[in-house]
Order: sequence, then structure tokens, then C-alpha cells
Amino acid sequence: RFSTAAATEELIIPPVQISHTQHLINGQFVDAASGKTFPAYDPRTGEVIAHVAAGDAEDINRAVAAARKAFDEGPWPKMTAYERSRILLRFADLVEKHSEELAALETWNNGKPYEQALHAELPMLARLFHYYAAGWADKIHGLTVPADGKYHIQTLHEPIGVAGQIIPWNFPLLMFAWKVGPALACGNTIVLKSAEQTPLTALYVAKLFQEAGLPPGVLNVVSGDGPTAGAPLASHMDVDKVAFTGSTDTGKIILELAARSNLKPVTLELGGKSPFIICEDADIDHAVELAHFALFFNQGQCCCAGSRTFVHERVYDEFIEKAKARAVKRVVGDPFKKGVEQGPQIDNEQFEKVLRYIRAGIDSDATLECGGGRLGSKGYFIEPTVFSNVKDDMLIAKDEIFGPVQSILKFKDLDEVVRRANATRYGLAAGVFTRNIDTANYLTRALRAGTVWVNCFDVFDAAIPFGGYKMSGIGREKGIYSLHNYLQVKAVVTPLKNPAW
Ligand code: TXE
Repeated sequence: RFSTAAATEELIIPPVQISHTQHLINGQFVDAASGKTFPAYDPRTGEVIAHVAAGDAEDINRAVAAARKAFDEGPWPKMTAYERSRILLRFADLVEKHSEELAALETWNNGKPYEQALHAELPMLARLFHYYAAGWADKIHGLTVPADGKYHIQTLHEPIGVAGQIIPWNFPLLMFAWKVGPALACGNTIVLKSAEQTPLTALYVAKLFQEAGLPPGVLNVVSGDGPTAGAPLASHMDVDKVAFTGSTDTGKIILELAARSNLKPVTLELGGKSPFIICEDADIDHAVELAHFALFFNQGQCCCAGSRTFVHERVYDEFIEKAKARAVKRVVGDPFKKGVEQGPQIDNEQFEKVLRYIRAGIDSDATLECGGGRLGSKGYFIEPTVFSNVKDDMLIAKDEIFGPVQSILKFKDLDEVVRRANATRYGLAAGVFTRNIDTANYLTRALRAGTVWVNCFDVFDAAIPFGGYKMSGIGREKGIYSLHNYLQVKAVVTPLKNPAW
């Protein structure tokens, strides 16, 4: 059975209290206008750990009014870029100082391994703010443009205004950073709606922003569910831009709400069914480990999870044996225990969804190599599950499962695998495993995906753009590309009276 025993019994219990459960609006922590709250859960047990202000249209109106005022009247967009950069850097330093509490809160409310939150995600959060604050905030500028006629022409890169940001629950802090970092570096103000499953860390970091000296109204955080709090934000007439990460179905709703209101520009980072292609010349042990990581990381709850593992027929049997052995060794258990690789799924809805897909896999002709069920009787733990002999038209090869379920498919040649890998409505990411440079070059260009990782996977540097082709989204986040989402370009044209030439 699975290796819960491999985790040490030692529980890491960092000191953390849930101190903020109200909305942050205009620099104040306030109750919901309606006075309502909703429960936040611990996915290890399904127990309620806090009652959080439940936002609705009225809270969104108040938050947007605060963000509007902070944008229109300042001081934020009127500060020097250097002053803004200093505040963002102070925030990044506070994130580093409070890493343990933040990681603990993330694990408590999300279920991800504490060691993963502390050692992988928190450093990325701080790094992203260093990247935008120190790297970009004071280096955003337009061009002087040569044109026909006696004119001086310049472009000004101005902040777009009030940004509405809606984030999911799988990486609550990182999604916060990907959205808030570039928006603030460009001088915008923000209303952010966190996911209803994971409202706690966004409020904690909002408090750190206040400590760092962010003026009131620049960042407002409203908790609540999608239709009640997210929809009024996406359709608000005073919001100038909306950025969303979540499911493709909700992405379509967001686009429609934006179009039907004020035609605000929309960036979307949506679902995926990313291929991970292992060629016959690959180092199999390394490929097994990376394909395992590509799928099982974060309980399989990654938009870019390598969820279609294509293996060349010559190495297929060896790969299956090793992939199964690796999955059986995966350490599943209390995410606060040392050595645990996999915690619970986020909530009952996702847990049931993953189990439904596992049943669909078992009912098809795919071979269940290991796993296939719930682990324990409490919380939302699922056995690491591996299916082999998966065919392209099976549900488990087509839909985003968003759980610890690896689907392994066999291929014969490169043209075939490219055709099959691209035969999906998604196009978020892909992985390629080969020692042949020509094969790598061919696949990286033929695959229709926003990221192609070669002999690696899930490398998320702050400078690397991320986003999807096809129904995986619109636009790119991180890197220089994210700045374009939060800037307007103004052309200024002035006649030249006495040009020197
Ligand atoms: O997503 P939703 P859910 C995928 C994954 C998962 C599935 C469903 O396959 O199993 O989506 O997850 C807000 N107007 N991803 O239901 O609904 C919601 O409150 C405005 C992939 O959690 O898209 C939350 O803040 N907002 C993904 C956010 O949208 C609305 C990460 C995401 O929720 C809304 C998460 C509405 N009408 C799930 N309805 C990724 N790309 O990483 C919901 N929301």
C-alpha cells in the first residue's frame, strides 16, 4: 500500500493564528456589508477553521470605489516609480520575515505539504516582488517614434487603472503574486477576489502590504464566492481590466461579463491537459521521476500538470513498471509532517470529481496499475493513481482531472505524437524528454502550447512568461509580458516648428 509510514511522525507546527478574516477595503479590515460570513476549512479533516466575511456586490462596489479614488486622486500612480518600488521591496522583505506563518496558513487552508509551501512557494512569492519592484517598477517607459512629417512622437506607457483580479485555490499565494506584482509595479490599483476555498493567506499578505506602507485603497481584498463576489467585479463599470485564473468554463463567463459591461480587457489563465512526451532515447529513470513530479506535484492540482504521459513504444513497458513503483512510493499524509509529498485534495467537490474520473478510467479499457481510491476515512486524501494503456478518446485522456491520476499513453513516431498531443482544446504547457537536440527542436516548435519544458518541468522563474494557447487562456503572466496587461499606450504627437533636419 502507500507509504504514509515513510513520513516521520514529527509534526511541524509553526506558530500561526488566523488573525484576519474581514475584507480589506480602503486600508481598513471590515465586515461584509451584509454581515454574512462563510466557513474556511482544513482539508486534512474537513473541519471549519475560520469564518470569513462573505462578499457580495455591495462589498465589491465599496472596494472598487476605494481603488478608483486611490487611482484617480493618488497618491499611488502619482508617486515616483522609485517610491513605489521601495514599498514593493519592503513588502517582499516582510514576506521573507513571515514565511513560516504564511506557509503554515497556506498548508492549513489548502492542504499542500508545508515543506513545499515554505521552501518552494514562499521564496517564489518574495522573488516575484523583487523581480517586479526592483526590476521593472522604475524601468517602464515608452519610445520616441520616428514618423513621416515634422512631428515629435512619443509613446507614454501609463497604468491602465483599476484592475479586478480573481484567483483560484491551488496556489493561493503564488496566484496573488502573479496578479498583484505586475499590476502594482505599473502603478495600478487593485480589487482582488480570492477563491472561496482559500481566503486566508491573501488577507495575511494584504496586512503585510499595509505594514510596508502601501497607501489605503491601492490593494483591496474581498473574500467570497464566484457568482456573488467575482461576477460583480468582472462586470463592474469602474473596473478597467480583469485578470482571471481558474476553469475554462468560468473563464468564458468572465469574458462575457467584461464584454457586456464596459469591454474591459481580459487576461485568462485556464485549464490544461498538457502532454509530457518521453522519447525512446530518454534517460528513463530521470524521465520517470520528472513525469511523476509533472503530474503529482501539488496533489495534481496544477493547471499545467503533465496529465497525458506519452511514452515511446520501445521504452513503454520499462517506463510503466518504474512509474508504478514511483507512485506506490509516494508519501501521502498529513501535510504538516516531515517528508510528506502529497496532502489532501482541496475540498469535497474536487475530491469527488477526481474519484469520478478514476471510476471512469476503471470502467474504460485502461489498466489501473496502482491506486484508485480514497486514502483513510477523514479529509480528502486520494491514493496516487496510475493508468496505463490509456487511449486518446478516453475521458481520463481528454478532461482536466486536477488530481493525482497519471494517464500513460503509448506512441510510435514523432509526427504521430505531435498530432495526438495537439489534438486537444487546451494548449497550456508541454514536456519533452529526449537527448537528441533535433528531436527537441522539432517538438518544441510543433507543439501548440504556451510553455514547452525540455528535460525539465514546472520551472517557474519570475522572468518566464506563462499562459495558454487555445482554450487554456488569453495573454501571458510573469516576466516582461505581464506588464503589457497592466499598461495603456498613449501616443503623443507634437508638431516640430523648426526642426534642425
Ligand atoms: O474553478 P472556478 P473551481 C479547474 C480544475 C478544477 C475546476 C473547477 O479543473 O477542477 O477548474 O474548479 C471564481 N464569476 N481549475 O470550481 O469556478 C471562483 O470564486 C466570477 C484550474 O474552483 O473557475 C474562484 O475565485 N468569478 C485552475 C475562481 O473563479 C467566478 C485553478 C476559480 O474558480 C465565477 C482552479 C463567476 N461566475 C481550477 N465562478 C487553473 N487554471 O489553475 C467562479 N468564480
